[in-house]
Amino acid sequence: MWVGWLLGGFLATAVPVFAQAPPEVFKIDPPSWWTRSSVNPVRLLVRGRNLSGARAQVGGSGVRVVSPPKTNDSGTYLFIDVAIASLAKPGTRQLKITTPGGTTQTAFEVLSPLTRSGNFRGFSPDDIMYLIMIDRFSDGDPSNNDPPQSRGLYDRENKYYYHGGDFQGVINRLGYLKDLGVTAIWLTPWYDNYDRLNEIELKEGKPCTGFHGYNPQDFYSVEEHFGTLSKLRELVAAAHRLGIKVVQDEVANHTGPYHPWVDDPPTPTWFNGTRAHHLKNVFQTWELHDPRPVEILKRETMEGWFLDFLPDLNQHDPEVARYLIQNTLWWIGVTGLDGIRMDTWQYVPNSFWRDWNAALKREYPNFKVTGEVKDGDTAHTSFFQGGRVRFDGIDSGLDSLLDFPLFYPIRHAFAEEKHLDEIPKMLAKDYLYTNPDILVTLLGGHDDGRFMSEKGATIDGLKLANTFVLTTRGVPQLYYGDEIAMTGPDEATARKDFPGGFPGDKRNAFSREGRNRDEQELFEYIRRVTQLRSELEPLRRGALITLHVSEQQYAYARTTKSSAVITVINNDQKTAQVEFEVSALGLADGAVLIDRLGVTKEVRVENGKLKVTLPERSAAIVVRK
Ligand SMILES: [Ca+2]
Ligand SMILES: [Ca+2]
Ligand SMILES: [Ca+2]
Repeated sequence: MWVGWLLGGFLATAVPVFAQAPPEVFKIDPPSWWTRSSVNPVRLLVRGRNLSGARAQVGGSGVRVVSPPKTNDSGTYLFIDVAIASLAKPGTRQLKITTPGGTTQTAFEVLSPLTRSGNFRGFSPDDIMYLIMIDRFSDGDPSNNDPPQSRGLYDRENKYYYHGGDFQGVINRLGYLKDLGVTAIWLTPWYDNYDRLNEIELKEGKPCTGFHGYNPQDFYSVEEHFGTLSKLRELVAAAHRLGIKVVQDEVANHTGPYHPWVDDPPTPTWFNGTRAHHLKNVFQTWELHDPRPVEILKRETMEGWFLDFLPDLNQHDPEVARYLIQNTLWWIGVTGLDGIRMDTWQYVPNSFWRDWNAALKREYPNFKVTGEVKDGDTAHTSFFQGGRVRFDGIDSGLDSLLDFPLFYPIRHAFAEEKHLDEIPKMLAKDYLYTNPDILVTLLGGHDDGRFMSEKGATIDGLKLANTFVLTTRGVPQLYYGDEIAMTGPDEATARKDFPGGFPGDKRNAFSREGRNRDEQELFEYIRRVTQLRSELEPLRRGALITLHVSEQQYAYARTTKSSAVITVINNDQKTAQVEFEVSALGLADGAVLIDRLGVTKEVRVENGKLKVTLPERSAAIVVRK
């Protein structure tokens, strides 16, 4: 005690006191918030310089600073809690920061909450989702292709550079998507990614760019190659007018390698480790649900840096957790979007997800989230679905997962012509999920090679895969360009530009005239099935009932109280006659059924059975006449 006092006294008298330089503010996160929010006060993270000893004050009425700001040791960050009165008038306020060195001001905006009608709706099996890689879909505004903020990252000849796709391009194609039967678009991350070449992650030996969106440098801005926040809001509003929901792709596990936090974190524990000293992710994900986990192995997977260079955020730091929760609410609150696809779900602690999901549902009760757990094992993926307390005592609250366990059998059966019965065998594991009906089913995505580039893939096989995804349980998700049989054997080539979306393209596959015969036939086929899904309620909401399974034939029903729809698939290279019991579906002898896909003739129930004849590699969707 005495020594401490002496030392403290010594330092206080011996260290000369320099005049503090004037405070400077570079950034305020969030830059705005709305009245009547479930989060109030809202915590602002202010980044700047010479902020030690700061006091804060808000000019104007309706907003006040509720407690003295917290500063980090180097005086580069302030945490400020501001309360917004429910009747506060929308508009800009000045946040005044005063230190012994002087005063500076920064703007903070009060918003009115967006109307709930038509916004924040969540997704459901009533929807057909369509995944768009923003940079590769459609360039609606060439003026943002080589923006001043980040010159030199645009080159359509380089598959790792920006190609010009943007929000305006998506807006321009909403009519096309509506025509295809899409009711929700999932857009790859639109956060502002680094403005320079990535020289840490080399692709084919050369630097690359963050065109894919998964390497944010700012969680509160949109990527300048894609447009502006107001253009994004325009996109959401335009989509909503057409009855199309918007799903944001978010990342909460890591930042990009050039985020300013990496060399100057707001708190000492902001990241798991530092650029110089951190664990490397070993992806031993089974440790995460192992009842006998080795803690260090678990840590390597939960806290290790992806690819050794993506800084891993520490959600156990309450400031990080608060920041990420507010960030998610902010994007929803300022745009009106409807759902989230969360990247790298399993590498973030469940305790954080519980709090994050609870905050989300508090503000937006109908909202839905699907998590990316990229694993083909149902025992593994189902562990991460909410609705059940796990051995760690936590229910994460997660609604939905991308259905990767079903993705692989779909590829095997319909692209590679392996056994079709792999699919019902996988579906039989649905008991492991708390709710299989809300899983997002897919036959293609942006992290895998395209369906049509699998060995043995044909248009017929792709039609069958689409038929299955659009008639089985879950929320079907299409991947842009799969509807015109685009190819690409690996991740990079599966992200090719949609033909016709870009200035100077030789043909426009967004229009009928620009599609060749195969493409048009496939497009029309998928549209017919999406129309059936929309028209026939059981295909969206009905219980899934297996009727018949053999090596290459599969029949199943979707049933509601009042009706049933039967899908029959023949994945064989020759005609097949499929016979199965239907009396349990309430179909009496003599009932006549027709195939809405027009492949097979009328069929009649006899002796409680239905007999359907299907040509090679074809499907029927059978309903009561
Ligand atoms: Ca553009
Ligand atoms: Ca950028
Ligand atoms: Ca992590």
